[in-house]
Amino acid sequence: MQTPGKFIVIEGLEGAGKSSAVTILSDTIQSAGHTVVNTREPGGTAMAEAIRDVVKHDWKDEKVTVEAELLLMYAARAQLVQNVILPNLQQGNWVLGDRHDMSSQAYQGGGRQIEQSMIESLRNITLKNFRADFTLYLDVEPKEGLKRAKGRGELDRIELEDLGFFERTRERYLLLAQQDPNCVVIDTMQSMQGVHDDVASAIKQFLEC
Ligand code: T5A
Repeated sequence: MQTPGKFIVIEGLEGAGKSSAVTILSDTIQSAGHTVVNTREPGGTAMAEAIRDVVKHDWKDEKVTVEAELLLMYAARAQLVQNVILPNLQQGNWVLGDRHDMSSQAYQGGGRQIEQSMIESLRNITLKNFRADFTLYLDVEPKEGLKRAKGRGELDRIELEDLGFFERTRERYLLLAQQDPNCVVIDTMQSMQGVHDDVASAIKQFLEC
């Protein structure tokens, strides 16, 4: 889908360093003269933020089914894409997404092992042919990412999954990144300065295209 604005997405496991990368991307894109609108998923509208609370919450002895989790992610995404992302892109603004559809492919498809055909059906219903123009996947080893995430506060329901879940999620992320010509992989097992330089250089290259 062609729009005057561009949709840039940042992806990665918990603790990959998405928050500081978002600041660098935002500054660089604005310096190039574009208006930037930031979004996060799940979330970014009043209803989608409420879904975010539901999905991150622990429901004690009520098991959150993998199907319910998947449907909630797509419900939040439908709200965000139709109410915020597309209108902004159509106005010529650039939208910077902290997570988008690749998260569902990786976490629910890889981590939760939901069948690809089920996720693809939901993606087609929700997004039709809408895709990110450029994705930066910040790659981190799950053990290190979780250590960093623990350092910044209490872990939520998904973050409390076992290491195997995050290893499957990372494996799927790497596969998806390899298959997507509009995705760049950034190694975050290096210093923060090194990550920042790689992020800045990737977005500058995209801006020059
Ligand atoms: N989810 C989401 C799904 O399952 N399916 C979906 O479809 C979607 C959209 C969202 C959760 O929902 C799941 C995935 C998530 O579990 P979230 O809060 O939006 O949750 O995302 P998180 O990934 O949990 O956010 P984090 O804050 O943990 O990750 P960040 O933003 O990547 O990490 P950041 O930047 O806050 O860094 C964490 C700490 O690490 C340090 C930072 O200073 C910070 O303290 N750090 C480094 N330290 C050393 N070296 C580096 N290179 C470092 N980079 C960062």
